[in-house]
Amino acid sequence: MAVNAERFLKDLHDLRGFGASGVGKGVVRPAYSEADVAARRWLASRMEDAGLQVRFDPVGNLFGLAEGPSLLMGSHSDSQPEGGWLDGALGVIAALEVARSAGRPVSVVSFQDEEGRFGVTTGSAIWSGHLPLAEADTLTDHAGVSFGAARAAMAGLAGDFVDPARFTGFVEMHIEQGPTLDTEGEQIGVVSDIVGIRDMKISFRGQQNHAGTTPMHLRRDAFQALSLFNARINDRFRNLVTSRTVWTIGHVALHPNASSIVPGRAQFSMQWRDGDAGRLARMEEIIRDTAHEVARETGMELEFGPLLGLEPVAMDARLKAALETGARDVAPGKWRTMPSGALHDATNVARLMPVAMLFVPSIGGISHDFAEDTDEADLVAGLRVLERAVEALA
Ligand code: HGY
Ligand code: MN
Ligand code: MN
Ligand code: MN
Repeated sequence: MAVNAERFLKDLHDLRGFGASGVGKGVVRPAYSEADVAARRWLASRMEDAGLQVRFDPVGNLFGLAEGPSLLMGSHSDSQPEGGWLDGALGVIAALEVARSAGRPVSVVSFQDEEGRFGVTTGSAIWSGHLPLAEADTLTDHAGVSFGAARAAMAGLAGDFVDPARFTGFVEMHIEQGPTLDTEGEQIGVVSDIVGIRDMKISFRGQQNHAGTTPMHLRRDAFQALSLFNARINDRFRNLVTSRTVWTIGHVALHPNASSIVPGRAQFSMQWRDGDAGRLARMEEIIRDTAHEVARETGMELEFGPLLGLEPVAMDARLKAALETGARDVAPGKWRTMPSGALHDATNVARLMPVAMLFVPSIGGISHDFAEDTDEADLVAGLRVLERAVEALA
């Protein structure tokens, strides 16, 4: 039986209906939100229709299980707070379509909180044994809600963790989320390796005060400390990094965040990524040393949250070769092997079994934005590569 492109595209659009932002094709479907839980229930029913056995685990990872040993395929269906319609969703729906039509057993998964409301790829990090559940339960989002409290929203659905030994390997299809394929006019990327990441919350605490009466030399302004910290790490990283190294302060909360108050507290996220674990460690040293130095100079109390992270990981040669066979057949001359700068559940699953990944282009290289999109022909080409790869592995 062959994959059904129309049914695949319809399911993909139907999933977008859960948490549709109303701006372009964007979605707002963070882990454990009402939209996320509703989407997972809908996905479970689609899995059941496909003849798969549905299982939610204690953290809301959703599996559609084929009987006996099977290849696992999928990704995640949660989104960023302002997310695109394809990030994660594409890999889950493509897996569902392959499971429905493949001539061999294929199981489907949608991991929970890949987008890191609480951690870094939280659901698959727990399932793979990287992040102990008790530790995960203490992690909080930027509003102070704990993972333990949030996952209680799905407690009624929860069963046991799925035994990974039933799967022979994991294949994840995803959008590239970068500009390479789109710029080069190519349709398919076969992933060689995924970068490593570190992520940490940091807070400077000074003295909240009146913005009119407090002389500049007496202020302990937390925003000024953050701004100095940012300038210094940018300067110090310069001698250390490669063109693939990235770092981001993506979340900042100033307290109390008012025009006429000297900010007493600045809480922010510091995230950095690179393909080399040694460089990630050097960057951590610079971050910690610089934060201490700035805190001393500006009279701040300094606090570091837990350091979360994933190591760089290479894809499995045999599964990767199967995807390359598919790419050669479906998109001759229009595919390449490439690294992934985005994180994926595959990084965690690689601790348990062989993994491989497939990319399709992102228009304009845009992702983690409502404008994220991919040409329909490319979505279908990716689906057909998956189908060919599963055939090649049989
Ligand atoms: O941030 C990432 O790389 C992934 O999309 N969660
Ligand atoms: Mn993703
Ligand atoms: Mn993402
Ligand atoms: Mn006043």
